[in-house]
Formats: sequence, structure tokens, C-alpha cells
Amino acid sequence: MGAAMAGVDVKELPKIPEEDMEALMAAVGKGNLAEAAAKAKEALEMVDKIILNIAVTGESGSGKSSFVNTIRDLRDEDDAAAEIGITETTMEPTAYPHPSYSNVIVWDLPGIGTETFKSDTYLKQVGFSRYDFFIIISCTRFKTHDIELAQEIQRQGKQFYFVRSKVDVDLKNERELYDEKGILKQRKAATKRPHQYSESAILNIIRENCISGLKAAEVASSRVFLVSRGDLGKYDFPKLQETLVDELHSHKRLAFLRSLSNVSKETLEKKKQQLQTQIWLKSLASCAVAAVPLPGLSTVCDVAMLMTSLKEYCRDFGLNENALATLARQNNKPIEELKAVIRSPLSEEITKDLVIKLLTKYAAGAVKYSTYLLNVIPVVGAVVSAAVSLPTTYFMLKNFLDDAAADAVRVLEVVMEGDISNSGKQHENTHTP
Ligand SMILES: Nc1nc2c(ncn2[C@@H]2O[C@H](COP(=O)(O)OP(=O)(O)O)[C@@H](O)[C@H]2O)c(=O)[nH]1
Ligand SMILES: [Mg+2]
Repeated sequence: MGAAMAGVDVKELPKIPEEDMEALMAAVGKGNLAEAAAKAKEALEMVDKIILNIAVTGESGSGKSSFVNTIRDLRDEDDAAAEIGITETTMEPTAYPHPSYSNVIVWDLPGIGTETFKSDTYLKQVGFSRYDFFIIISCTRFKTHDIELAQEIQRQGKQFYFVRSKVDVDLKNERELYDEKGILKQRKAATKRPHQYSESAILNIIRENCISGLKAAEVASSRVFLVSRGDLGKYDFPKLQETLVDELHSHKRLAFLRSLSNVSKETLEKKKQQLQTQIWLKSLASCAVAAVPLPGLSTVCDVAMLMTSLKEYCRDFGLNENALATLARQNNKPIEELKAVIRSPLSEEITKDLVIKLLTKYAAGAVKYSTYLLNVIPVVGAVVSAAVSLPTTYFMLKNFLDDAAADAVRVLEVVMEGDISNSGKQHENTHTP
């Protein structure tokens, strides 16, 4: 669990990054420590209250409801899942909050593309202003109404993303044109297809096919993300996650990031970095709000609040029994195989005693750090205990977060290993006569 703080040279201790410092100083203001902590707590609570509304739209049958489930990391058969294969009969969008992050709401919009479809009235009917961005799904090339809708969204000043669904179906159909050695069976099918079967080449053909249609229509963005229901780690789903995160307004980014399935190392890294930006505020809030002195430690802090933070980190990185059981089931792996690579405690193991144990571990190193803090944040220095508590708490949270993120990367590696061998097996099965 992280490098032990005891014996760490004070020069090696990280400086507070400038933007964290700004947030910290803003919270401290001219007030006293209690006020500063209350402000920090308020700032953190505001972040928790941020709501993100994602609109999923496209033709009926294109895979909207399936995608709504996929992005919420649910299987179609799960209780909270959107119903699949239902023809929409109303113009009412349906809200599907993320099962673990209820402030992230995915909206299943009514199907577009009927005879009477008009992009502007459609957007009015579904409540355009509510949404942060739009996902337009198609299981074929994008059609006129997809394009008109994108252009209207653009005109009204919001972002849209084209998602091409059901690529698993395309790949399966394409594979049938090739023999068991992967050689194209019919010459006349060879116009664009490679002679030797190649999944990436076929995906590129699908992508180019979509893009050329969008370019011809002069849509503002002709990026297309290829996905398949339930295959979160595959095709362009991880790239879509990253793009959405990058293009989201910064105050909504954390809310969205936390809700993302841990399907790529890039997402995990971004999640960690974004969560890190809150640690100073969390430490400050913990040092004065409901803080109690801890026996044997020159630290005062709100242990209950720290416990909550650690449990939240576990949830963000899928480190609890429930999430691991689901992941194991989805990937046909024994849960023990996933647990074997986890080094930090799971959510269920986080107790008051554990928090105190961790704080004790980081206290010695943090004492040295307090001198630095006394100089930069005089208000903290005014309360001697806080000058030690603040860095102690900071290092405890920071190390726990780093460890949880590293665990999630290792779990992902185990899952991805499985993915490669599984897909290999699938190919063999498909082609045994
Ligand atoms: N193979 C495959 N089938 C899909 C995929 N996405 C959706 N479907 C199927 O396509 C049909 C329509 O999907 P649905 O999500 O109900 O579309 P909606 O009408 O746009 O909400 C259902 O039978 C789904 O199971 C996918 O990625 N792969
Ligand atoms: Mg539907």
C-alpha cells in the first residue's frame, strides 16, 4: 500500500499544485479554519450535486435502448435496464439514472425517422435544453434524418456524437464471406474487402462508409464511433468515453468520469487525476468539520468523512464485492482471479480502525510537511493540530486513491487477457463445421 511516509525527505514531498492551491485559498479566504473547512465541504457538496443529462437518439431499432444499458454498465436482463426491442409509441423521453451515480442520467429518446420527422420540432418535443450532449445511433449508414438532427443540434449550440451500433453483427456477416483459413471465398465480393480476413480492415470500411456520407452532407463533425452492445472494452467504446470526457465542460467532467465503466487504462488514469484535484479540499474539510482528536495521534479529523471518501474511491474503481462479482460474471472468470491482483482493501473492509491505521502510517512523514504548510496557509498554522492533520489526511487519501487506481488497472489487465483468449475461442467455434 503506497510508499511509507516515515523517513521521507521533506524535499521529496510534492508541492501543492497551483490550481489546488487556488481552490484551497479560495476556501480559506480570510476566515478562520472552521470557516475554511465549511467552505471546502460546501465546494465538495456542490460537485456531488452536479447533474449530467445524456440524450441517446436515433431510428427505432438502431440500438438506442441497448446503448442506454451499455453506457450504464448494465446488461439488458438487469432490473434497472431499459427495455429492448420495443417500438416507441410516444414522444416521451425516458430517464435512466446510472445505477451507482444517480446524478448521471441517460435519456432514451423516442425514435426518429418517421415520415413526419422534423428535427426542430423533435428537439422541442424531447426537451432539448435539458441535455448536455446527444448521442445519435445508427446500425447502418447515417440517414438524412440523423444528419438533419445533428445539424439542428449544432445550430442550437450543443454537441452531438455519431455512434454506429451492432458492429458485432457486421463482423459476423463479413466473416461468413471468408473460408476457415480466412481467405475471401467469392471474388465478386472483393471490391473493398481485403483478400485475407482482418477485423480491423472491416471496421475501417464500416467507419469510412459512415464518414463519407457525413462528409458529403457537410456535417460539422464526421467522427463516428463503432460499438457493440455489451462489448465495452472493444471497438471504439473506450475512445468514445475519452472523447466525451475531454469535450465536456470541466465542472461536469468529474461527475461523468466517475460513472464511466473501467474499460480502459486511459479512463482509469483520467478518473484518478480528476479525483486527485479534490484531495486538498477533502483534507481541509475533514480537519475541522466534526473533527475529533485521535488518541495517540497529533491528528484531528473527521473519520466518518474519510471512511466515506475511501469507500467512494472503491466504488469509482470497482473495488467492492458487488462490482467484482458482476465483472467476474460478465467475463466468465472466477472472482478469486480478480481479487488475486487487488492489493488495497475492498470497500467492505473499510472501517474506522482501518482509517486510523492508515492515518498513523502517514502521520510521521506529514509532521515534516507541516512547516511548509504553516508558511503557505497561515490560517491552518493558527491551529497547530490542523497543520499536521491536513498533510496526514492528504497523504492518506492520495495514497489510497493511487493504490485503488493501480488495483483497477491490474483487474482490467486480467479481464483483458480473458477477452483475447475468449474471442480466440469464439472464432474457432464459429468455424468448426
Ligand atoms: N448483435 C447486436 N444486437 C444489438 C445491438 N444493439 C442492439 N441490438 C439489438 O437490436 C434490437 C433493437 O435494439 P434496441 O436497443 O431495442 O433499439 P431501439 O429501438 O433503438 O431502442 C434488439 O433486438 C437488440 O437486441 C448490438 O450492438 N449487437
Ligand atoms: Mg428502445
